[in-house]
Amino acid sequence: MKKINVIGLGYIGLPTALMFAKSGVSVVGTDYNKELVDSLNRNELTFEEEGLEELFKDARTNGIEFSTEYQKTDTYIITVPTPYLKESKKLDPKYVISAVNSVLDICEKGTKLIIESTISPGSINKFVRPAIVERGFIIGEDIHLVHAPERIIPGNMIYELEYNSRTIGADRKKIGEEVKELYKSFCKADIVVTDIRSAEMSKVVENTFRDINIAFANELTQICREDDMDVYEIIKIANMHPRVNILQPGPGVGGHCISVDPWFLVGDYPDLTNLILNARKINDSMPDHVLKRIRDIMREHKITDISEIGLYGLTYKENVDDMRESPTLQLLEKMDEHLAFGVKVFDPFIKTKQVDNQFVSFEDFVDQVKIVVVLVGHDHIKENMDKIKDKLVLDTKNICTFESAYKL
Ligand code: SAJ
Repeated sequence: MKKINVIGLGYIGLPTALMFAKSGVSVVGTDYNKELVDSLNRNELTFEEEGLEELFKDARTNGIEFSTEYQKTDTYIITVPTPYLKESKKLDPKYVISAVNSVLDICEKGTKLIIESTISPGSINKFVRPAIVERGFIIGEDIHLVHAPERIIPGNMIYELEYNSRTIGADRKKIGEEVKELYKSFCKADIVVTDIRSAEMSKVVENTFRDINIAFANELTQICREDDMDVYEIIKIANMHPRVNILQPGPGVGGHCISVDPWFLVGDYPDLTNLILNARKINDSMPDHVLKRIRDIMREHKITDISEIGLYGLTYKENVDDMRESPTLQLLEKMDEHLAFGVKVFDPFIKTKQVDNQFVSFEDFVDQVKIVVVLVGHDHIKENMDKIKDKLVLDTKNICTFESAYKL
């Protein structure tokens, strides 16, 4: 039986490890966070995701193990975070490099080292190869390097693991094909084998495409607001054209991917990325636009007390518990800069205290504010429309069912 060691049991690594295990691959999941490993060994999941509990049970039945130790095997999949440096917008490869080094400490000749973490194009040549060569290993003999970027979307991960096509970048086609066979144990869609640089680039291009398209919707919103036109009506009509598919405007773009990956291209090709840079700027300007809309409503209703404003939603999108780079956090930062302290916050998915004036009870939250700003379209708020319909509501997600709601 094939045995693999998945390194980094976060949003991507855990579901991936579980899918392999469910499909009959012998898997050990490794993470340096002992608390996380202990939770998984007690059969406690570390985040919420549709279908994850069932998948976890199946994978446990098939013998998946969790450990803080790297395992001796011939295939490693690295799914550690790749943070970016806030100022320079450049990738910080420290976790990937540290995982690679830990693999090198124990691996045998001919090991396959598969990197799934999103990396900026060129990172394997720039950081990973030198780190391996420095340790005296020969790439292509001792170690076979592969980049197999993930493509799954939080909220629909389990389905997408099985049905999204994938890309495998390898130096040698034969190795790429072997890794493709491995992923075919659970992936039912096409798996393309290509070179490493194309795999790196296509991943970042996919997220940049989405960022640009969301920016178009957001720019339209700002144009329509200027002259009091209904952007949703316009998008709806335009989308009836067979070759038009405009996305939905919103309070900004969050998450660890779409708001981050385009910067890698801007950083590396500053003279060639006009469209990409401007799309980033438009999406990053949306929290400011929301702030202006809140100000408009406050003026209209002669509200001056910030603590009468309630922000609904802290996560970066609906029905997930992930707050990374979320538009609400961006908005709170902007408010902070403008000394607008005291705004109230609630999110049904965030149960521990993350920001000031965060409420755990939706009812208390609603009771204590005059304006509710809907920043995330969780099912929870859709099911509780009647509880906010008598408030002043700024609906940035176009989900409110009552006429009186203000739009973006
Ligand atoms: N958003 C809008 N309008 C839209 C769609 C999204 O404002 O019409 C916002 C969301 O509210 C959110 C942000 O964009 O703040 C990003 O959300 P998302 O659902 O578009 O994408 P992510 O970041 O959850 O996942 C993306 C996916 N990439 C693409 O769709 C090209 C996913 O497939 C990738 O695996 C993931 O990035 C990643 O890890 O790279």
